[in-house]
Amino acid sequence: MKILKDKVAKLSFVALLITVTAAMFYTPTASAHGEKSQAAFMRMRTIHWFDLNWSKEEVPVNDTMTISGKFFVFSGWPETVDKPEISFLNIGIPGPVFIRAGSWIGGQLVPRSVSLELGETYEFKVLLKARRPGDWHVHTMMNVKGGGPIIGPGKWVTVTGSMGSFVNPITTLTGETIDLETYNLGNTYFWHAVWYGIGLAWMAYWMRKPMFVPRLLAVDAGKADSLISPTDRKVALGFAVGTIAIIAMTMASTNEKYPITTPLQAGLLRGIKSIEMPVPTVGVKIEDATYRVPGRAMQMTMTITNNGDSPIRLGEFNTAGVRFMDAAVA
Ligand SMILES: [Cu+2]
Repeated sequence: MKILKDKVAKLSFVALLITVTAAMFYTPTASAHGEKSQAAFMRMRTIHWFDLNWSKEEVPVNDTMTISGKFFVFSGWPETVDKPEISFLNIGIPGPVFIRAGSWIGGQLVPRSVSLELGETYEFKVLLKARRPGDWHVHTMMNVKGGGPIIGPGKWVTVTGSMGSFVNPITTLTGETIDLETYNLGNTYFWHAVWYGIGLAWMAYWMRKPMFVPRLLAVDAGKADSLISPTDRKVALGFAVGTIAIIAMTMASTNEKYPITTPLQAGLLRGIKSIEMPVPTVGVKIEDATYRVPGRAMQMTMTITNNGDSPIRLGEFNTAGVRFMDAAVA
């Protein structure tokens, strides 16, 4: 009986190992579209993207492409989502596969957050520079404070070339041209290593002593004070003074090396120009709308009044970045 139990235990362990290994090696390609994960009310009642244009389908590393179009800030914005008073025009991509070289709303450069008005339509443009080769799904996106990222439609864009050739040169206020992609990277690695090393040394010092259970026993026995020796106090003081000294000295030398700096740029852009949409000649009044879950069918009754001087045909229902077309009209 004992042998059988051991065998079962052994086999279960092997099975577990195989499962874990299989799970580790099972990495399906992520091909889901972010907008589908968004709640229906977010997609239907927040930002409506339309007339979108991706200037290229294939772009070499270091080349640029633009995404332009319009978005309507829905008048029936949900009560549960904060109003888009602090919003940031963004791009939904899997990491920094592009860099954003510039973005504009209503012709104004918007490197920071903007205030948007409900019921208004805005024109936008985003200039992207290709960085990492691959097939990427590039979405429009609006980050709304208190509302989260609101993702718009996406399109596949292929970046060709090699990432090693990517450069991101900028000219500083002092007229020096630097490549932001590699600027001072050695310094970054150096300081990470220094602080990591100091942290490890601090841990190693205390880990030489009895830990956990012996310490607990000593504390319980009322001998907590005996755990920290005068040497420990000196070492701890040395760490504290040393850390402060390193920071003070390097701060002084950095200030000396870079005397000209600008304050961090932050703020909110208001008064963004919206576009005048043509006055609609067609009036639509929704009388009733029901959604039948089992058949995933939407039924609407509406009264449509044509105030224009030419006949119209109803051919499309557009919501949440999805177009439902009447095949007979489209
Ligand atoms: Cu996508």
